[in-house]
Amino acid sequence: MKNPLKFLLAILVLLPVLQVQSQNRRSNPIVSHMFTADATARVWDDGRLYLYPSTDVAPSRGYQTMDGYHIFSTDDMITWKDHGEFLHSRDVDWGTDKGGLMWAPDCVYKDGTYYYFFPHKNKKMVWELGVATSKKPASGFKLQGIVKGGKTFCDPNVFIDDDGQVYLYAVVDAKCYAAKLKDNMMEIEGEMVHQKGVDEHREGPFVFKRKGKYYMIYPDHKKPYNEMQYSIGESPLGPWEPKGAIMTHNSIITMHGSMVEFKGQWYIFYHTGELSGGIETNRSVCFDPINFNEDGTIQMVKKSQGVALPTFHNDINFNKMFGTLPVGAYTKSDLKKKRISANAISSIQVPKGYLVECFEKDNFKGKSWTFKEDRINLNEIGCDNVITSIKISKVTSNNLVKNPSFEITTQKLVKYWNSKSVQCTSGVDDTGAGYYSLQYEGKGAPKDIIQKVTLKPNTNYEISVMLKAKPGTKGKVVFDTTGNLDASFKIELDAKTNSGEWVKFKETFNSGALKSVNLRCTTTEDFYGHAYWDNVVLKEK
Ligand code: FUB
Repeated sequence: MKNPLKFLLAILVLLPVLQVQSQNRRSNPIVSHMFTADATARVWDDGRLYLYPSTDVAPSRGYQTMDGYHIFSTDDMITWKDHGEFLHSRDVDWGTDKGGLMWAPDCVYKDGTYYYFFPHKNKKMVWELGVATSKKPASGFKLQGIVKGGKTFCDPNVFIDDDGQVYLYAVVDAKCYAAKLKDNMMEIEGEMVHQKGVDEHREGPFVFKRKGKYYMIYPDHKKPYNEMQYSIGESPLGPWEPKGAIMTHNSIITMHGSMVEFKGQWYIFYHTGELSGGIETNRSVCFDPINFNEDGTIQMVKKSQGVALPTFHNDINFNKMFGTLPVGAYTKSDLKKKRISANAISSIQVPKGYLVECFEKDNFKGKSWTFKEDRINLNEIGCDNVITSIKISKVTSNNLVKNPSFEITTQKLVKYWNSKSVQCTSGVDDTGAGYYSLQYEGKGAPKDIIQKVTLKPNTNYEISVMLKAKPGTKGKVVFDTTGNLDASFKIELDAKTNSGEWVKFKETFNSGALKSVNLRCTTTEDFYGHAYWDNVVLKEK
């Protein structure tokens, strides 16, 4: 090397840039092929970061059906590997015969063994802490029994101090208790003691140490949605001094998380309900960087969603992410240079503001598919592993409709449709674009779901929606506005004339003096059956 000093300087100058780039490229939520919650993140000696979350079953059937633990890992915070399901309630012989109830786990490493702790109810429906061990971080776990000597508890968190002493934290009646764990990792030493100074605690304690200080993060009792609080302790068993919130609430009540340092950057892991459109028990684990102040206090987390550029994956589940591309046109050989192989793309993530056009043949020929902001599983639409060339452009006119309940959700409608004779539909209808269509099953019109959208005066707009009625349904599926727009604006699908197929409707209007419009999904009063809405798009024309 001619000038090693110059080289070193260049690296030093580039380092912060590279770090920022990797943070900007994070893809929240981390996992989108299944729902995950309550993740503990750990960094082990192999240099990888491992995620130990719980699994929310979909379609959502509540917290009691949570089951089937997976482990995920990464070495770059971009490419995540799903190590698959390794433990299910049916494997736990001391567990309730009803199954499910596999809640927030934790995993620690001690003297050559990985200890996986999981809360589960026993045959008497009392919480216990199960333990499984392995010599490997993400497979080969064997059940060892339960932790003895504690109260009925859940949400275990295990912290090992620098002197090797192990501490167990757990939740009893929405309060945090802790004790030393004996060397065998299966027995509590003494009594579980209430942790003073974390009184706003609700669940999910997570303890870590940084620069000699002990920290505990925990979701609080704030209604209707919890915020993430933290306390700093003098010792692993407190007393703790509350330091306030580090994360504002998410789209659902819970936000159980963890914190870990990885490659010189601290990160917080937490869950949100964004992907499911706010379903309490269809959660998804996300992460964001954490910054500390000089005095050790933690700065408020800036939550992020999505990726910065369109991202292409060669496996569904976003396990093996293998490329992001900026605006441009890419032939087969261009893609190859970017290490994206033709006929090897099985899912795409398109961030806000981009359009991705995919072609079956080289040089933008053959069948094509256009995707806008979404995570697209190509397998579901029958074009996985056939894409050979790609064009990426910027979206020139944005969909003004932002509420995900209009666009992509909802499978269980309790949250939004809680009036009259509404029942929950448990089936998922994914025949519209996006993950789920909005569904209503019932008699008469449901409670209004309204989204207010701001308009520019004297501007032409185009509005479109896809509607569907299940065969046998009576009445009309309606998409209209309330209040201020001309009363004649009403899109209706007569169930009688619909055979269960999606029908796309499109209208144009001029906003005149209007500054906003209330969009509404509803039905006629004589409705009886199943109605579906999807892909509501309102844009300037
Ligand atoms: O995931 C089930 C329960 O919800 C967890 O144990 C709590 O922390 C909350 O996230």
